[in-house]
Amino acid sequence: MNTAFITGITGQDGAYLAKFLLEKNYRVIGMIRRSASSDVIGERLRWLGVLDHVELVDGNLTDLSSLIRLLGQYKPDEVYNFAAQSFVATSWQQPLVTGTVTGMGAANMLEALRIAHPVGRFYQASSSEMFGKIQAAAQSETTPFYPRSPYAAAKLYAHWMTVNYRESFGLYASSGILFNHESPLRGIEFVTRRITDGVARIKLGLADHLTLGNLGARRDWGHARDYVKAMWLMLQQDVPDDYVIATGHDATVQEFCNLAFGHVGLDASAYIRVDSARLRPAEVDVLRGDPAKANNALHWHAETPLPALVAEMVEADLVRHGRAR
Ligand code: NDP
Ligand code: GDR
Repeated sequence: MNTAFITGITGQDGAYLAKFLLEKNYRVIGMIRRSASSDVIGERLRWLGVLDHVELVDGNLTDLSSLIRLLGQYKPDEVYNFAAQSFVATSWQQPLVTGTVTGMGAANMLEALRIAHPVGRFYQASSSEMFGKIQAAAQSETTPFYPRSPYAAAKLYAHWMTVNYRESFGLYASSGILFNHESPLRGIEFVTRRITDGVARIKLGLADHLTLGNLGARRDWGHARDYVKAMWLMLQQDVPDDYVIATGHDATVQEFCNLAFGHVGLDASAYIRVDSARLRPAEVDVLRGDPAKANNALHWHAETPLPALVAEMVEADLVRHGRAR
């Protein structure tokens, strides 16, 4: 039985990957940071029906000793580093925390692996945000980076540390440069979930409008369930490498809204308000990935079209709010 160690298991990707690996008969160890809300921290794992099948252990990405101890104790075959301050907007409010967790935290993981368990295979959750002010219409593994937020700068540091530890110490370390991926388990602060939650509340009479920021931003949105499969595939290759994971298609926030409101028979234009306070100090206007390398080398393809993703998210939020009423 293979053992996987996941940091950030309580987040969206952690939950989907845990389910995916359990179905492959892995032993799944998930690292969680101490929380006063421990009764709700496993909510996503519970939603997917896997909470009772994972082993949750205490640690923190900023505490190197906890990482060394855990990796030495469990000696996992595969390590997935998802833990991060992952919300771009917050990274301007808390740039140092973001740098410490999202950037230096990854370096801590690499150091812990090098010290305690250098044969473990390592996956780093890199991000399309690293492309920022894009230098090519469709971004691939060879497109130059241009980060536009403290979050993206921290991810870029983590990304290059992953490459560096591979090249310097021979660690099996791969980096997945993932474009936006969403699901019913997406955090409520991200735009897609904000929209589907808002649509559900409006449909059920719990709200009468939805406030957003930049409706013109374009993103390449896929489904988290599809993307965790690509992460696992990366760690099954003979040699470690970096891969862009994306659908290859982009849409605007406005288009996402149209799909979500349209799904429940409402006209988006009647309900959306724009608040300039929600605009970012520096925006990433458009991201669209070129997943050709992953398509060819991993035989991986995004499987969920945007309308199906939106419909699944709206339906889940209708259930949540229906239940709450
Ligand atoms: P989430 O924000 O849903 O999850 C982040 C996880 O990190 C949570 O489990 C959180 O724990 C944990 N965490 C935060 N700080 C610490 C810490 N100091 N020590 C230990 N754990 C910590 O992110 P996603 O699941 O959406 O994304 C997973 C990773 O992939 C992130 O690194 C993200 O930046 C990256 N990424 C995501 C993309 C996406 O579109 N979703 C695209 C590209 C990259 P807690 O529950 O306690 O807050
Ligand atoms: P992003 O996701 O910054 O791409 O990072 P987010 O959903 O927050 O923003 C996407 C785009 O939507 C615009 N937008 C709004 N965003 C939010 N959150 N709230 C709003 O009200 C709103 N209105 C418009 C934003 O300006 C932006 O252009 C996500 C995270 O998961 C990162 O961790 C990950 O690395 C990247 O995706 C790839």
